[in-house]
Amino acid sequence: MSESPRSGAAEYRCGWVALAGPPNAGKSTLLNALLGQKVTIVTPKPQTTRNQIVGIFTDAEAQIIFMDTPGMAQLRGRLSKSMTQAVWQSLNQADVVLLVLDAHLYIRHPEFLERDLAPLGAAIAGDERPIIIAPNKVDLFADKSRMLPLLTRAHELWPRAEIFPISAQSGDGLGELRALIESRLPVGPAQFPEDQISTASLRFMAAEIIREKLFLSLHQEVPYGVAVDVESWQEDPERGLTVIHAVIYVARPMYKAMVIGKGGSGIKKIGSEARREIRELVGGKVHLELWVKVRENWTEDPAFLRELEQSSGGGGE
Ligand SMILES: Nc1nc2c(ncn2[C@@H]2O[C@H](COP(=O)(O)OP(=O)(O)OP(=O)(O)O)[C@@H](O)[C@H]2O)c(=O)[nH]1
Ligand SMILES: [Mg+2]
Repeated sequence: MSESPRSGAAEYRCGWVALAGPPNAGKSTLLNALLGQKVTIVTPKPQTTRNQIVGIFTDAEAQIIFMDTPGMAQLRGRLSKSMTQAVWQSLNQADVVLLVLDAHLYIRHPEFLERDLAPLGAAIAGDERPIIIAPNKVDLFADKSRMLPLLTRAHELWPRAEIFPISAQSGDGLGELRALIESRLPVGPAQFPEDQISTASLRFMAAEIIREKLFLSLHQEVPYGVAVDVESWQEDPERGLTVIHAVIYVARPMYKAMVIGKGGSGIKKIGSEARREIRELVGGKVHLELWVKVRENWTEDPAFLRELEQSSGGGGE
């Protein structure tokens, strides 16, 4: 259209977009890249995101309210169940479904294609809403025809879907993808103030940053037995200082030593990496105290999982 961006107030668009897909596909990386700001944590490990995390993009034409979601995988246990619920809730709430898939994975492992796409196929089969499929990580291979099995299967499962290959990491295709998403949103006014970037509290974001550093430094199953809760947050405007006390909960006594590391070196490193990033988040000096507590089998404790969920600011209205 030839209208200037601000002239078409009646055409302003606003809607909710669920970013869904298998673990490790790059959903969170994509959200941060689309917003140009970090609202959700990213690690090379699957099952990094545990909650619905809302990230809001606003420009002169539209407001896109993205919901980052945990990766969809068939795993057992209550934590996985609560993660799956976050996906369903986001899918139910969405005006547009944006499926993110790791295009490089299915080139290396074609056998995973059915495992990953079948549950997604069931989740949004017969859906009338716009569906956009973003095969991601195209920076990792030069010959784009290698995506053909993925594109063919995706087309079979969702014949109406628009397929748009991208690289969330290099930024390839993201401007066009954002324009496509905007064009598929319902017409309506913005639902959030234009400077609001997320619904998550600073407390939750700080806890997530700490969890990200834990995920990056821990190995094997240990990160999956770790949760972070910010217990106190005090601002001292005179000294420009924020004092944060956070607890790292571990599901097994043996994990505690692994988090703390030799002579406290592990926890020290996590603390200083997290502090640096939280400092940017709050825009001032930060004093961060970390404690490690054993809370056996917290991943199976519904009350504790609910507490963590509530602190995320996610979970819908
Ligand atoms: N090369 C490459 N790597 C990417 C791209 N997008 C994401 N990654 C990497 O893929 C890994 C997983 O990224 P995340 O954004 O955490 O993936 P996710 O889908 O949110 O994962 P879960 O939260 O576990 O479901 C990280 O190591 C990212 O750096 C991409 O476009 N290219
Ligand atoms: Mg994620």
